Amino acid sequence: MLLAITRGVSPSMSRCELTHLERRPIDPAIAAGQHAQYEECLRALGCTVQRLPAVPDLPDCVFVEDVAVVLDELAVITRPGAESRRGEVPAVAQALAPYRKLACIEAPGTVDGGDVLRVGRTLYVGLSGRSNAAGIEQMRAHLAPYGYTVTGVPVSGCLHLKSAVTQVGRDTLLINRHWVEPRTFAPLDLIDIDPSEPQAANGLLINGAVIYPQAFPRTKERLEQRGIAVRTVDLSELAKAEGAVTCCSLIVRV
Ligand code: CIR
Repeated sequence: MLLAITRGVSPSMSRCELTHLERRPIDPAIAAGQHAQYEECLRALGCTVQRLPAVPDLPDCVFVEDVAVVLDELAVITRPGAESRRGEVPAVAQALAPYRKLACIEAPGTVDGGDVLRVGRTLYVGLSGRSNAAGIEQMRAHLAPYGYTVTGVPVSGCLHLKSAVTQVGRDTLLINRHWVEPRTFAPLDLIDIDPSEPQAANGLLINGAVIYPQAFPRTKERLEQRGIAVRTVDLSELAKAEGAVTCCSLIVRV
């Protein structure tokens, strides 16, 4: 069974962290409606959704992906790169504790879960504005005993590694090669985003289908041409906070 842990939209979302986008007003009610549709899509693909309550003083709390990395053997509780987001950690750690042994990233290390792409026993971890070398080293130390390889990957021009590349099939990645070096991922198959849709590399693979933003129809067509089943969701209000599809859930195999 797949459990999807999500968290509600904070009423203060307009005060979210922003790195690459201009600040625009965010309507928390619209964002919450889109988020509920996203949860519905997770359910349609076979997940049980457990939604944690939103917190008024944590504007980015809906983006649960960033505060943990969940593997079959354990979960790594991160130390997010943005200080304003560190208060998001305890409730997510508490929610994961019944399902996994927990390991924690400690100062001076920082890791955002959005920087962690797992493909089989390899974890690619973005060296981004949010995740640093000390954090990646700690990930390596926590995971090496379980046979995982942890590889640091420079990213530039985007927030997280998974803004630039995500898994869309067993051996297939969707990539924006302007933001990450494609040779890093050999011998996996790569699908390039449509050049007119630079933000389009983030999809969420669940039980053989990809949850995908409806904002990127050209890249969606490329996915479908490669035989990938795509379920679109409208996350336009959450996208104003630099969020996409992977960041709104933590998937736990239970
Ligand atoms: C932030 O900058 O931290 C949030 N406004 C957006 C986080 C999105 N997270 C993700 O893509 N994993």
